[in-house]
Amino acid sequence: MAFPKDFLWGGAVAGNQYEGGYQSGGRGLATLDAVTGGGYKKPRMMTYRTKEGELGEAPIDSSMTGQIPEGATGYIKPDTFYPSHMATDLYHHYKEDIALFAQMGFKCFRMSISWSRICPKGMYEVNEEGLAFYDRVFDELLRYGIQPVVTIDHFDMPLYLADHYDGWSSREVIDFFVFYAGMVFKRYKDKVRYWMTFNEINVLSGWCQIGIHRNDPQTLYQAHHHIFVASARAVELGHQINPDFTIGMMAAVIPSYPMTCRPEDVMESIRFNRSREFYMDVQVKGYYPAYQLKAFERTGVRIAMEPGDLEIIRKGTVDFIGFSYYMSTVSTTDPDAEKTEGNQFIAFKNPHLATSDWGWTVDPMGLRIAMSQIYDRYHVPLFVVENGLGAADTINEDGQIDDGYRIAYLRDHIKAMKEAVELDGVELMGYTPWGCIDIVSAGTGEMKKRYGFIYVERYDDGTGDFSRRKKKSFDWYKRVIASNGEDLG
Ligand code: BGP
Repeated sequence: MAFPKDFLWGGAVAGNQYEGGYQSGGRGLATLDAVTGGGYKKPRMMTYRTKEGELGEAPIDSSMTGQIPEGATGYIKPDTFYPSHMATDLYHHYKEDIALFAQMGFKCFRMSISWSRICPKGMYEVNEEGLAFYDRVFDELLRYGIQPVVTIDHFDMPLYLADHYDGWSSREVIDFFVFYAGMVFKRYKDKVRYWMTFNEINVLSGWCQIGIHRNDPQTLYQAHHHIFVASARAVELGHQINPDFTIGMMAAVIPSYPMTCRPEDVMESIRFNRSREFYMDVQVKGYYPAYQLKAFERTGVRIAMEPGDLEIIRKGTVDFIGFSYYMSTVSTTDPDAEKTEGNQFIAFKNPHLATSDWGWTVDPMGLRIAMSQIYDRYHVPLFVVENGLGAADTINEDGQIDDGYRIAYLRDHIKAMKEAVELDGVELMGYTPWGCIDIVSAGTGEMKKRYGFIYVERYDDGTGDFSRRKKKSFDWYKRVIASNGEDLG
């Protein structure tokens, strides 16, 4: 068998896309609660704030120039649909959903905790009802022998911290985060073993994700320095609270190939890949890599550090690399090369590969390539914590949802993972396909873009009764898990 006996098969979701109950149980607001569904080709994650405090859409590739609105409140407009408010309502459906995950044979379930449910303003005030909610969810998972895999911050910024501190651009936010992480580590120390600090740390930017109101390189990298320090401190603290914790980082992995063998394209692909690997270098190796320090010098970025920061980063390295993989891309210096959509960025089109209905390049072998490269570079266990196909599923007249395209996508990617393990010797902890139950799309805010094995009756116009039904892929994935990845159908 390619996969180890204790391989963590499961599924993955995030709070702001799945949980709902946005004002229930004392939860405070988060930035994404104020963001409506964008739609296809509308980069929701790039939503920003204007000087007047209005939400706007940043044109792709622009830098964001809004400022903190004075005493900004009243973000949420009446008669407007905000997908995160109810999302697909884990809040009221967790028992039903976990029973379905158990039927599929999940060994683990990746989810995130909402920061503002635990600390409503993101600061030191603690909401016991919020803590109790996750106790119930974790207890229910453990009842079925499903290990929670918890992301402490998945595109999550308490609105108060965005308004009053300009999010992660303020150093104070480090202490707030470490307090929050410490709270959840202590509370769930006997229930959760697997943790990740920040989701897709290597693409975090802007107001929605990190609460900053300007997205220029100086502000962005300073914010990231604070995030690195916060993550490293959290990793150290977690290990003190429970030495058995396995704490990882989480990156968006999008390997880039040179468009041609022109050295300029090869160098451009190295540049693109470094812009993503930089975050792994810091969190796994424990230092700022030379190429990035040179890039800071060239671009005039000066990171303000306090004495001890680099030592904290050196000591707080992670135990594993969790990563999302949806697509590869290509790099070129040719400005006229054809473009396509990508995961939070615009990609160049690879003429050899097909794209999904949302324009994302489908490249199973890219997963093996990425796994091999990452493992060779870092020598720590890997965990594929996101992978999947966003598609517009439809319910047939007989009530069935025939998502054969999803089965094909996942099968090809599991085969690629197997090759990475069997042929390349990569150490792989587990696999949690994204959006294992339908959730709101992060990138577009749509319900139409679905990833799940379980369909949820919730639609982009705000209708739907939230009822759940199995798609064809449900039984397929159940067989995959039961055979530990040998029966791919
Ligand atoms: C990743 C995020 C997820 C998720 C996924 C799919 O970037 O970590 O939150 O949503 O991409 O993206 P989308 O929902 O835009 O299809």
